[in-house]
Amino acid sequence: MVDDICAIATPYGSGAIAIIRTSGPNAIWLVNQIFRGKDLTKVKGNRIVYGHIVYNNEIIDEVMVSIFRGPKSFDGEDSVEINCHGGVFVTHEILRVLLNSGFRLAEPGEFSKRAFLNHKMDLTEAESIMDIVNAENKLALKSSLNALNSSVHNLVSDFRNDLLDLLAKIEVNIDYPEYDDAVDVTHQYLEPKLSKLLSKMDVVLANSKVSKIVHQGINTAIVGRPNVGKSSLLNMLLDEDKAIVSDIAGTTRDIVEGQVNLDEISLHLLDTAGIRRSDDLIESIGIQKSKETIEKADLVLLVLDVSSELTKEDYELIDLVQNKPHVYVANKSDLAAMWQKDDIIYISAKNRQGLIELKEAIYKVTSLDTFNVNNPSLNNVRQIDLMTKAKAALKNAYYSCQMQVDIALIEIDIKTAFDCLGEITGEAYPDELITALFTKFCLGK
Ligand SMILES: Nc1nc2c(ncn2[C@@H]2O[C@H](COP(=O)(O)OP(=O)(O)OP(=O)(O)O)[C@@H](O)[C@H]2O)c(=O)[nH]1
Ligand SMILES: [Mg+2]
Repeated sequence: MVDDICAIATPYGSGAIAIIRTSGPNAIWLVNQIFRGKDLTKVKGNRIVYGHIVYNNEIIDEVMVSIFRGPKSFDGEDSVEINCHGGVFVTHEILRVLLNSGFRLAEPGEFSKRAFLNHKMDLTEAESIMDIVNAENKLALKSSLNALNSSVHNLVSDFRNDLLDLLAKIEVNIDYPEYDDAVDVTHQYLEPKLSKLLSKMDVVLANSKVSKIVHQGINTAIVGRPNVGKSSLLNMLLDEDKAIVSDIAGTTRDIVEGQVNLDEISLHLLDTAGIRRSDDLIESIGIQKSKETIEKADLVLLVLDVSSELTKEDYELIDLVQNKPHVYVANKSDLAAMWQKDDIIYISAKNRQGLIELKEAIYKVTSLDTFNVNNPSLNNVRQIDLMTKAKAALKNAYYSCQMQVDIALIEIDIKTAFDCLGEITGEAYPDELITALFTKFCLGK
């Protein structure tokens, strides 16, 4: 049963206006009981009406209410949005009145969940609303808006339609072998079709890897042996003196974090303790943490000191970062260089030089230089995981084709791929996961 819900949709605090959202089959009738002005039950949808919220004959506030009639509303239900003065007290007074008048408080994300359940949007579109709210840069915002306008939905639906077409043809072959007009689904027929779908998925997954860092930012670990200038680099990137810098090796003991936007991309920076052999307990713990940080990072900036010879520790670190996207940063380039190396970015953190070159290198190593919001891509880990599963199932189907496995068995893998893709858009999704997903939304969304 759908009941009548309400929630404050604007952030806590004072502002010019606040919005209280309501939704449900009786929402308009219920608000009308506490509204002095026009009879809201007679107002058409998509109209705004001026009036007062009145409770026990007392005026609570002067308001504008927007009337939406389902299914032409955000969540598909009848809905009233009350625009009141943006004070904390007055907003909560109106909420209290609503709760006393037959509404219950909405759960986090419940409006969006209703929109999903009423087929106003699919899961990828619902997720994009969250992404728009959380966008930290222009590219993330643009790509989230594309997803809200069904870019991910259409991409996934195209794959599903192709798979559905194959499934239908196989079914006809199995169920009506005597039907001459049907396409004969042989291994030769399936193999090129599966191969084409697999290549298309590869392209989408490669684009999605980049899209994911556009949305979530790049977790960037700054590592190196002690005293090479890691904290100085952090300060240079942040343009503030956040981490302590000194000529004492082992200055940074714990991880220092910072956040910066490089053009259109967010970097979550982690300045780590210098890595060397140490008998100092506290320093050793810091060093262990540095190694763990490398493991978790999307990108490693390995800082080397160009003014002194490379040491054994430097070479060990060079080895350690090989299987991670990394940039070698040669710091202290204001001093005489003691060595040279290919693919290295020269900076002077002290003089704040080399930022443009470093930025270019970061874009290149993370493939951000190839990113285009219009490339077909998915936007988050959930979507990427499901397409990866779909791809694995299709790959099985493809190999089975090559080995001339019975088509009825191949059909099972194709069906698995079809279902995984359905989970991306929410067309095949268990109830409890839907609830868990929408709970991530803010109240009133
Ligand atoms: N000449 C010169 N000195 C620098 C540069 N960057 C850093 N330094 C100096 O190098 C020393 C170490 O700098 P930090 O930034 O503290 O080095 P770190 O790598 O964070 O050191 P630990 O935290 O001890 O591992 C300080 O005395 C800095 O002033 C640079 O670009 N040029
Ligand atoms: Mg440091």
